Amino acid sequence: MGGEAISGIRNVAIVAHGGAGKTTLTEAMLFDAGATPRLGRVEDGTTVTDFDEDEVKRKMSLSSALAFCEWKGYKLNLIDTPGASIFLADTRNCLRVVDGAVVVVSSVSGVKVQTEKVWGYAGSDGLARAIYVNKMDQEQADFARTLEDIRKNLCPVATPVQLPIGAHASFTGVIDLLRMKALIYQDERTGKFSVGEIARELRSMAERCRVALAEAVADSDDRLLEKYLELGVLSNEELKAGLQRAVVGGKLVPVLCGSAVKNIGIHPLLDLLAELFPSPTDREAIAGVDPRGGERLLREGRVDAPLAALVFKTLIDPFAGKINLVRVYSGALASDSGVYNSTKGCKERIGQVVLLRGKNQIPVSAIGAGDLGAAVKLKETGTGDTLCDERHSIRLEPVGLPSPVIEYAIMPKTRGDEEKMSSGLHRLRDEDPSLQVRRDLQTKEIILAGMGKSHLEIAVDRLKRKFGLEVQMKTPRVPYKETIHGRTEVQGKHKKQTGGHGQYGDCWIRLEPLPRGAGYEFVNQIVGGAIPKQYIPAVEKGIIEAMEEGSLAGYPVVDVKVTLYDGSYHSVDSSEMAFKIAGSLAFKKGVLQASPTLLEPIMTIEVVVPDECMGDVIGDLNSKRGRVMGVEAKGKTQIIKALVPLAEVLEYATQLKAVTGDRGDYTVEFAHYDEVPPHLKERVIAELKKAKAE
Ligand SMILES: Nc1nc2c(ncn2[C@@H]2O[C@H](COP(=O)(O)OP(=O)(O)O)[C@@H](O)[C@H]2O)c(=O)[nH]1
Ligand SMILES: [Mg+2]
Repeated sequence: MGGEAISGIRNVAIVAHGGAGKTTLTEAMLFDAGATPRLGRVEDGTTVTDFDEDEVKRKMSLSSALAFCEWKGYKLNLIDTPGASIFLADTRNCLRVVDGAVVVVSSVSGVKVQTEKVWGYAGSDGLARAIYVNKMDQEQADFARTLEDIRKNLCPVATPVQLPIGAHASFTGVIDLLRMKALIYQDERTGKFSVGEIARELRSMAERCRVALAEAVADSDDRLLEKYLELGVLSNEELKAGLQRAVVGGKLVPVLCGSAVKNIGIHPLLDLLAELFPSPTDREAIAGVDPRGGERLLREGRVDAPLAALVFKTLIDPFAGKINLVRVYSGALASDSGVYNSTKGCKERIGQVVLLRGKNQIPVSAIGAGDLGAAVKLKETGTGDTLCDERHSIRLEPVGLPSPVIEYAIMPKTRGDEEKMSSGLHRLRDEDPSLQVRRDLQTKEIILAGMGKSHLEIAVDRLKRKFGLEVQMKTPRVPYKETIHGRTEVQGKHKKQTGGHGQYGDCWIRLEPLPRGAGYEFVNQIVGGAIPKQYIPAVEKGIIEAMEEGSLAGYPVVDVKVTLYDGSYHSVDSSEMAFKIAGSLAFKKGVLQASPTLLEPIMTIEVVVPDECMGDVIGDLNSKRGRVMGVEAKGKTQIIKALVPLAEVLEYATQLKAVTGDRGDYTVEFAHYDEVPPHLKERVIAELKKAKAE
């Protein structure tokens, strides 16, 4: 392997919402093409692409996986992606490096919010798309209804190139509308079929659909349209060639159907990918920037050009180390070579490069332009990095990261494991950049942030399995802040008489509220040397220190103006330290006198739900002190925008799931700080004091 012409490569991502059958479909393709000796099942944990232990345990894809097969002289690189919204960043990265996508839609449950999302990504990346209507063997399967759903909510130019023969238990095959033949499957799961004439009762339906297909293809090309209008028909060859141009140009989206689990309708899908999907050379040259000057650069997809490759995923194996999955855009990534990581600005030594089939690594001498593969054991490189030739440096644009929607504080179960936890977390991050790790300055807790509660739970599971580390998750404290409503004047006096040298510092300050978001302002109004000049910065230092931990509940104090206007000193006993303490004392006392209050972060939340859940979701948001700002209809879904306090949506992922039966999706972002209502203030303070006492 590895020597194919670039025009024979097809890079395809399999995308859909979770449970549509992506992993099963990938498995069937690999099996039918002879790339795996047996047809595994998701339920048994025996598929090529759900190989990770956590995936086997949960019976769902948590991470994208790469595999390849050969089909009629083409090399198909298939990426099975995870469907859950918590792993969307991963799916997004994979779509960046392929040239086409197969969107799987269940003939039972139809188009879902996730389907629309991935559909949109594939479209904005300019990928060729095909739709595979899966699960035709299931009880409720309905091809016509699913097609209507697809046309209405996904793509008006979706056009069947196949029709199902039968449905449910009697689903036995497909009609190929290009060749106008029936493919009948006899044996379960072998993928073998016989080609015959279309049964009489399906004939007129098939003919109508063939005409619709011919019209759609003719519509996409002026020259073909002229011919079609003149003659009223297109030959099989014209139809196929026209269809290929339309698919590559994104003007038409072919719809296929079948049953992945029964291995029906897989050959025609493989044929379609090989014969109609674009090769890497059909795509535009990849654009990047010169990492030194910033000018835009283009790289042609040629093996004899300088190397440019993008790392789209990093896997961490506790034993084998890091595995970086790459798309080579130009040149070749060779085993035993030196390359330049233009993102990190460092050299990397490439040891062995491999092709991947799930967890199996197939060593090769090089990965050529247009191909997908992996490099093992790189030191510095991670997801999103560009590897290139140092003399022809280029940086390809990495994919943006989503902002996390949930945060948990985590701590090791065993004291003393903090160091181990921190290094484990950073390695997990290498694998999954949508995880974020930080230390909260106020609470001193380690915060793990991600795309949902289950996302973080999986991360915690991985820490245990990969690094033998048990950690505890707890909801982090909301990062409250304190401020004042009133104005006050207050004295801070620090006086100590001990034996010889004493300590003396004395200041008067005025506290006033500032508008929200203004922060802090310090004004020095000392006249006539009531406090000697050299001690004034010490007073301010004391105030700033005291601001970090407010008197009300220990949160940082913000939006205050402090004016230092009087004081006194002692010629022998005064010192910087004494004035710092005096400033701090004055501020702490003053805050309590100036009607202190608590501020909380308010978030902008956007919830996408099916029509019928809208009332419940809005009701739930209202009960969470939310303020609905607007509702917008999109297809069968509603997008609700609201402002809601962070304290109320820390576990929103779980709550939304309960309210919508897992049919909703949301994003949250910080908006501003606002005052905690008086009736809740006391409770927050009490809870905090309790936590501190513990
Ligand atoms: N009846 C039926 N079940 C299927 C079919 N394809 C997949 N499934 C089942 O649907 C579930 C989800 O499949 P999976 O491949 O993991 O979906 P993914 O989340 O899209 O990767 C599994 O239980 C599969 O066995 C199919 O064509 N027919
Ligand atoms: Mg899967």
